[in-house]
Formats: sequence, structure tokens, C-alpha cells
Amino acid sequence: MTQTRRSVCALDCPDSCSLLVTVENGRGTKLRGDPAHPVTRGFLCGKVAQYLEREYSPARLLYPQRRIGAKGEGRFERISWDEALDTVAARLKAIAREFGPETILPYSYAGTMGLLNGKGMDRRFFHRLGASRLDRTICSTAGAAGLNRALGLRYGTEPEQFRHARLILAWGANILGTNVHLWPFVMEARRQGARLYTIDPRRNRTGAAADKHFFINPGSDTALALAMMHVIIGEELYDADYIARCTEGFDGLRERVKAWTPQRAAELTGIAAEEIARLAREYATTRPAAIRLNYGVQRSERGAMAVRAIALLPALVGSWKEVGGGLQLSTSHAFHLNFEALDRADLQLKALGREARIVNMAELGTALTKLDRPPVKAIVVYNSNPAAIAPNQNAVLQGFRRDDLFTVVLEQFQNDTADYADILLPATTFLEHTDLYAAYGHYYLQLARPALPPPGEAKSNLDVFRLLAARMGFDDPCLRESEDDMIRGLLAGGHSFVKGITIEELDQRGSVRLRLPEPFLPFAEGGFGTADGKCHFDAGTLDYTPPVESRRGDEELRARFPFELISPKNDDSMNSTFGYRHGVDMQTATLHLNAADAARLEVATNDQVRVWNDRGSCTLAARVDGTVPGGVVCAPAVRWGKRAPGRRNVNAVTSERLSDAGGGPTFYSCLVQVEKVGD
Ligand SMILES: Nc1nc2c(c(=O)[nH]1)N[C@H]1C(S)=C(S)[C@@H](COP(=O)(O)OP(=O)(O)OC[C@H]3O[C@@H](n4cnc5c(=O)[nH]c(N)nc54)[C@H](O)[C@@H]3O)O[C@H]1N2
Ligand SMILES: Nc1nc2c(c(=O)[nH]1)N[C@H]1C(S)=C(S)[C@@H](COP(=O)(O)OP(=O)(O)OC[C@H]3O[C@@H](n4cnc5c(=O)[nH]c(N)nc54)[C@H](O)[C@@H]3O)O[C@H]1N2
Ligand code: SF4
Ligand SMILES: [Mo]
Repeated sequence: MTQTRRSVCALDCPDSCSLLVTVENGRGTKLRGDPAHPVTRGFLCGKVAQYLEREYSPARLLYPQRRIGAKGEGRFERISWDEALDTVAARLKAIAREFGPETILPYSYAGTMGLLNGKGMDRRFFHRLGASRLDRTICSTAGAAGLNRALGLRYGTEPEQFRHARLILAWGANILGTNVHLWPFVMEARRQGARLYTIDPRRNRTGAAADKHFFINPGSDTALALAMMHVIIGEELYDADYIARCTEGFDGLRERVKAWTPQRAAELTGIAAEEIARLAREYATTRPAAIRLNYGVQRSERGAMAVRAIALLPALVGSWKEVGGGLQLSTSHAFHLNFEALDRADLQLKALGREARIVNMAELGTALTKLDRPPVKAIVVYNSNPAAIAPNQNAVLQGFRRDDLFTVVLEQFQNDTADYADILLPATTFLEHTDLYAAYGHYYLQLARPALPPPGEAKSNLDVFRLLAARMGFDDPCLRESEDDMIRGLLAGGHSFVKGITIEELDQRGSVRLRLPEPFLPFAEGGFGTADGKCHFDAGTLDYTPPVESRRGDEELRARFPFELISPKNDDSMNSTFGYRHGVDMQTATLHLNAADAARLEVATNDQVRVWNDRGSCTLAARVDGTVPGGVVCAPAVRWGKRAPGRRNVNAVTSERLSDAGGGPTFYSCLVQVEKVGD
């Protein structure tokens, strides 16, 4: 019997694709993008087109297990769910009693973007327990802080509108690699004569396909944006009418950017002054012009300021008024669901009589090795692989090796973090459980029911936290709630963007557009998330200093570690999610170097090179090519450390230093030395 079932891709990707799963005799045989979905439009990225290979991989975790080897060694034995849950509940209770519940730390990110399995029952459970709260900064909080500062709301140009743009700036955005469903709209625009420019320290696949690529020094984007403002204002190319009606503080901005000449920015960014001036003029005079800004820009010490400065550009030229204008970093804020009902933060008060302390997930190494009063005595990891993806890996692994740390991991695969688990629990994939999905690259809310049966004894996160809550003796009704009731609760917020959307409509249609006008022009008439609805330039606080770890940063560091390392996303994987594969993850084993640098280092393509600094080292295969300029090296992230020489990946060299706002990590502000590995 052959059936087609609906699903939603749950991977951490702006596209949140609507999927059709062909099921024959209970087994999935084909995955397709839904042709009827306005953004998915019938195709999938390469990695998810082959997701059934991951779904049915012999490496899937099928049963609960207990560690029998040393931490990190990866030796386990099968146990029953009863024994696993009893052990976890007993240990968590004992730790909470002896050291206080805040010594227990949840650690999760967006392994699934499903709201119920990603930020639902888990949050309720940890709040009721009184565990430490995790500040989930690892990806986007610096950018969110910058965007909030500029716009007051994290809305952006909808992908469907990019087809109307005449100029598209992909600013730190590898559209073909990480946001491929925007590409058909970009191509449609280009067929109408639009130009695509990319601004990036590396010429990635999108840069190679663009009309023009601007190599920019890592972490220097604020300087470019300020110099563009200098030209736009100096040459009176701004939209005086929009500025008068919808912005605040223009005179201050005019003063502020006077000093930001293209010459000054050229020294900092590495882009020639004339090029900067030409880009500014083109941006201001091409109607409409859309900016696709992505999170690459904000993984630096100046990331929040960079996003803020770039996000002010559309207001200056009035481009929010135009269909196909504006800027997109994220659309996530428009999903005005009732998140308070979902995560029930109020339960902390019941447990502790106050809010629990907060631990920044980008500082996990320090949290596990140095945090005191109270220390971390237990960590429960799900939807994330911190042993591979968190910065300052040596500290993280030192923490996970602690004998007095109780570690629980809910996983689909035996990844780096799973190797350190005391109790390892098998998790379902998004094809196997119910969930509701918002998106950060479009405006459609989606519901997915299980399309396939879970293999072995795998359980959803939601089930596991419900079962644990019962074992802990928590009798709050919300810890027993059904999926459908949780979804109804989320929809009950009453905001006009979601008003009237029901679980029945979602079940019937799978994907439902938020109740937004079409086209959606969030800031055409102001409407910014500020008290007066205007975009505030607030120029007194707009400024730029180079990152400490950069070519213009700390001289002593720079003398010892002369290369700026970036480790952006690889094209064919999803962070470390496909790290179980052998062979296909070659991108994540690579270090791209410029020819002049390679010659000086006497390194040729395929040589093994050691990349190192004071924090650690990793070994990669050199690729000498034209994708990076002199002084920049690039290691696409991120493979499983345990699959790498020395059992370390690129995060052995990245730092725990935080971004200028939002508490974000600074993966791409990282100075290193490179040397050929002797044979
Ligand atoms: N194929 C694939 N897709 C993915 C992912 C993946 O791992 N693989 N990961 C997903 C995740 S977690 C996220 S957050 C999203 C978004 O992912 P993005 O943040 O958009 O992806 P990145 O590749 O990290 O960064 C985008 C580009 O920014 C560039 N960049 C780095 N530093 C700077 C800088 O200082 N200035 C400028 N202008 N550019 C800079 C990088 O070289 C890169 O080409 O992608 C998602 N999609
Ligand atoms: N050097 C460097 N490091 C980076 C980045 C970088 O660009 N460079 N990017 C950073 C960014 S932007 C991000 S978002 C993070 C991503 O880091 P993570 O959030 O850790 O993402 P993944 O590596 O994809 O790991 C997600 C894990 O969740 C599991 N999973 C998926 N669905 C479920 C589920 O339903 N239940 C359970 N229990 N598990 C599930 C998957 O099997 C997978 O192992 O990495 C960060 N680290
Ligand atoms: S990873 Fe992104 S592009 Fe690929 S199927 Fe999932 S949502 Fe679509
Ligand atoms: Mo991310």
C-alpha cells in the first residue's frame, strides 16, 4: 500500500520546508518538497532529499543505554526504559536535594525546530524542577539584539518578494548553501535584470554565482555600513520623505557618519574606497533593493553592532516602502504564539520562590569547569551536540570528563556528546512525532503529524520529559498535557497575526500563512517596534572598533597567530547533524587558504595542516584556492571531533569571548597559526 503523508523539515534552517513523504507498507521510500508550498516549491536541499538514509541508518540509537566504559570512550550497554528513567529521576532528585536544583543544567538548541519537542515539555520540566536556565545564545542572539535595536521588531522582507528586487545584497549570506529556497526568487529577479552582490570574507558558492563579490575582512561590516551611510547622506541620495515621516535622529546620524569616509572604511574592511562609494550609490538609487543579511555577520565580537548598522540602511533610502525592498535577517518574531503558555516559566517560582540562575550556552566550557556557587552537577543534553559545536572545546570536554558530573543525553546518533553520557536515551526524528513549526525565513506556520513509526524503542523528547516528570512526582497538569492541547495553548494568544488559526486548519492544510497582508510590508509606514513607531538611528551609540581577535586587534596575539579563521556552515550538512557519515563530510575536514599564504607556509592542497592557538589545535586538509583573501583561512563547520585526527574539530580553537550585545558566541573572531603537519 502506498500513501503520501505530510511532514515539515525540522532542521535548523530558515526555509522550514513542507515535505511529502511517500510511505510504502509502513516504510518511507521517498521525500519531496511540497510543490504547493509557496516557498518550498517542490524541491529540497541535497541533505534532506536524502534524509531517509539518515532515518533508516544502522547507526540510529534504538534503545536506552548505560555507560560502561570511561567517559568519552563510547562503550555502553542496553537497559530498559524503566531502569533508565528510574535512574535519571533518582539521580536528579538526589542532586537537587544535596546541592540544590540549580546545579542541574539543561543544554539544548535547535536540533529540532519543533516547538513542542524543542521548547515545550522540556522547559516545563526544568522550570518545575528549579534547574538553572540556559541562555540559548549559540546561534543568533547577537544579531537579534542588533536587529531589535535597529527595528524594534524582528520582521523582514518575505522571501517571495525578492523576485521583485532589482538589486540584491547577500550580506554574510550563503543563499545557495544555507537558504536555498530563496534562490529561485533571486534567479527570477535576475532574469528581470536584477544584480546580485555578495559581501563575505570568503567567496562561497553564492559569491561564485553572483554578479559581483566583495571580500570583506571578518568582523568589519559596521565600518562598511557606516561608510555607505556617509556616501548616501553626503550625496543626498537618502529618502527625505521617509526619513521625516518614519525615522528619528537623522541629524545626529548625518553628523556621526561624517568621519566615516570610504577611505577610512577601506582600511578596515579591505574593500577599496571607490568600490564602497559605488556600492552605496547603487544601493541608494536602485529601486527596489533588498538585503539578505544572514547570521554569519553576527558571529563576531562586533556582531550586534554590525547587524544594527546594516539594518538601518533600508530606512535611510526608504526601501521598506517597496515590494521587493527592505531587509531580511529573520521573520521569526511574527509568530506571535502564546509562548508563555508553552514554556510555563512561572513554574520556577513554585520550585524556587524566584527565577533560576542563567547559564550562557556559549560559555559551557567555563560553566562545567569553573562555575561555582553553585557548580553544575548534572547536565541533560537534547537537540544539541555541545561536545562538537560549542566553542573552546578543550574546556567543554574537560568538563564532560568530570567524574562528579551526571550526564544524560537524548539523541538519535552516537555523536561526540553521547560518548560522555551516563544514561543515553534514543530520540525520535521529526518524521516520527507530532510538532508545530514556526520559521525564521518565511511566514507560514506548519503542523506535522508522525509520518513514520519510530524505530526500536525511540521516544520523543516530549514523551521523555512527561515520563520523567511523573517519576519525579511532579503532579502539575501541564506536565501531562497532550500534544494537541499544547498546540491549542500556543494558538490561543490572540495576536492578530495568528487570530483564528486552529489546529483543525493546520491539520487540514499542513501549512498556514500568518494572517498578514499580501504583500507584507512591515515598515512601509513606520510601524517599527518603538514607542513612537519610528526607526531610531540613535547615532551617538553607533560606532566601530575592530575585534580583539582580528588583523586590527591585539597586536601581541596577531604576531603569534597571524590568520583570521572563519568556520561558516558547510553546504551539504547541518552543523554536526550528519556527522555520522564517513566520506561525505569532506567539506568539514578542509581548511581553505589563499595561494600566497599557502606558498609562504609551503603548504599544498591535500597536505595535512595543524591549525592552532592558545586554546587548542585541530588538523585539517589544506585546500589552496581563491575562495579566501590573504590572511583569512576558512574551515567549514562542523564535523564530529571523534571522526577527526586528535579527536578535535575546529571548535578546539574558537573562543568563549562573547559578542558586543546579546551574549552571542564569536566563532568567526578567531586568530590562529597554521603549519604543515610533518610526515
Ligand atoms: N547547508 C547548511 N545549511 C544550514 C546550516 C548548515 O550547517 N549547513 N546551518 C543552519 C544554521 S544553524 C544557521 S544559523 C543558518 C544560517 O547560517 P548563516 O549564518 O547564514 O551561515 P554561515 O555560513 O555561518 O554564514 C554566512 C556567511 O557569512 C560569512 N561571514 C563570516 N564572517 C563574516 C563577516 O564578518 N562578515 C560578513 N559579511 N560575512 C561573514 C561566511 O563566510 C558565510 O559565507 O543556516 C542553517 N542552514
Ligand atoms: N565553529 C563553529 N561552530 C558552530 C557554528 C559555526 O558556524 N562554526 N554554528 C553555531 C550555530 S549557528 C549553531 S545553531 C550550533 C548548532 O549546534 P547544535 O544545535 O548542536 O546542532 P547540531 O550539530 O545540528 O546537533 C543537533 C543534534 O540534535 C539531534 N536531534 C535532532 N532532533 C532531535 C530530537 O527531536 N530529539 C533529540 N533528543 N535530539 C534531536 C541531532 O541528532 C543532532 O545531533 O552550532 C554552533 N557552532
Ligand atoms: S534543511 Fe532547510 S532547505 Fe533543507 S529541507 Fe530542511 S528546511 Fe528545506
Ligand atoms: Mo544556527
